Amino acid sequence: MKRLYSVRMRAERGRAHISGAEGIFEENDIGRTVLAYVGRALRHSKGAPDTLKLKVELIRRPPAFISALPVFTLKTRGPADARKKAAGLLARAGVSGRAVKKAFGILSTGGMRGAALIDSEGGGRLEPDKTRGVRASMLGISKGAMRRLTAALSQKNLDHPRVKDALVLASKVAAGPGIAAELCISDDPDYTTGYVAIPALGYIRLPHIKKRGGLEGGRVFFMTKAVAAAHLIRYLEETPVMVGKISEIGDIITLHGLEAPHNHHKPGGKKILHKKD
Ligand code: WAQ
Ligand code: MG
Repeated sequence: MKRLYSVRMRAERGRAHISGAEGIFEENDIGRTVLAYVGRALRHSKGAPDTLKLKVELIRRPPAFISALPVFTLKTRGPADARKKAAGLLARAGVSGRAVKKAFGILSTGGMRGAALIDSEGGGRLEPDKTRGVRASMLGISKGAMRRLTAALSQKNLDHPRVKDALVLASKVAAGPGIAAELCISDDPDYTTGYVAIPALGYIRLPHIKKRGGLEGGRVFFMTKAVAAAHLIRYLEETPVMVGKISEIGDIITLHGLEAPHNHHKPGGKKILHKKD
């Protein structure tokens, strides 16, 4: 097995977070990855960073391989409609109205580098550092799965690094112990599509969830209290996980199109596939 490295980039201006990116790569892909990350950070719509940090780190344990979530796009009429649909999806995942309200409050403030971790029932914050949040790290996609993902997304006009990065992140998060759902709104002023990811349903894109130019955004991971937060955080930050298989890349749908549950992640610890493609 080839040696694998985690490559991470973080760009800041003063103490403000501009952008971050990361993945797991083979040694001979590190150079071009670093170049792409640097280019992305320097041309960011949130403005030029004054500090750019790169970290390249050998992965010391073999990654677990998972399937990507299936991808769907909901038809939305604007921010209010998109948020209402997000709330409806989260309710289906067992997230309480209180927790949803808390999440939208956090996302409308913005400015975090990581994700808020919220108790899906009570709505309380569960992460130790509430300014930073928790980062999902040590994640990537195999070359074969990346090729198939690019081809499948291209057919739906969705082939963009942003979509791929978000899908890989959401797939690792969804496979985590205790995760009920994730809600994401980009903090980039010119990117207005967000998503809700639910382990048994998929990665559901929500266009127009924010107004163009808005500085709000962020991520919220909803978890059940049956699992210790520290256990989930260790998985999110430290366990190397790679997407080795892709799932359906679906069309634009209405909420009714989501009725049939997708047996993507089976409960009971059967989420991790052990076969590398
Ligand atoms: N772990 C935890 N939280 C993160 C991470 C991470 N690795 N990376 C970013 N975040 C949080 C952080 O608070 C950012 O401010 C926020 O998410 C938004 O990050 O299908 O572009 O990179 O069309 O701006 C999703 C829709 C786009 C893509 C998401 O997020 C699609 C996006 P951004
Ligand atoms: Mg951003």
